[in-house]
Amino acid sequence: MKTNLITRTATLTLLAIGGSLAFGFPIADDSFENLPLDGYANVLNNWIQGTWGSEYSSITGSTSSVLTAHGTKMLSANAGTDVWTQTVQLLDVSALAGLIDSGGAVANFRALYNYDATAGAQSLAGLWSFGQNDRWGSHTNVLFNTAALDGLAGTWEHNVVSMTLPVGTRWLITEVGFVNASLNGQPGYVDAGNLEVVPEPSILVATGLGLAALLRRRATARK
Ligand SMILES: [Ca+2]
Ligand SMILES: [Ca+2]
Repeated sequence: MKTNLITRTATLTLLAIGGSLAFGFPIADDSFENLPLDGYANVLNNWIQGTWGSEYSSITGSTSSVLTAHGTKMLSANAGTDVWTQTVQLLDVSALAGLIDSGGAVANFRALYNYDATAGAQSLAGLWSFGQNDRWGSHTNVLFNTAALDGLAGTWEHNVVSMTLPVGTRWLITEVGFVNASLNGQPGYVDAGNLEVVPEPSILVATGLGLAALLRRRATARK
């Protein structure tokens, strides 16, 4: 009985810690409602915050078949002539330096994707990390995840990319897009992006085990 109570207390404490350390860090405009769209190269080369940098895309309202997932606007990504159609946002994450420099911070970036045609279009979610003085062309890490879409206009589908952030990370670029060839000339849609920076699960587990041991010691001492 006592063990169950200890375990339960430790679990609740762990959940509380997980909640307080879950640095939700929504991107400045996660839903394409407010920020302007500028050129991809301009945003990256001039390191501009507060603006979407886009190659072949526009911001649109609901279409006759695809309704926005969140708010009244979404990204409509058109197929370009190269490999990807990419839209990026630059984010200053220096406020999370303490967590990041502990070596146990994970960034999770996710967005919703849709495509109103045949199944098989490939969505893209990307994350780039940079140190304080790094700029475009000198990233410290980059990861992409692609996911095949169902071709049904009525369903929005997740794509998520997760990265353990290198110590010293101060900037992140989040990226959404599609594989151009997979769009067959039709637009792909993106909405409701979200970035969070959280402690690595293994660190939370270790913290929880430590708490459980501490509570057990206290319970034993009280006997
Ligand atoms: Ca929206
Ligand atoms: Ca769909």
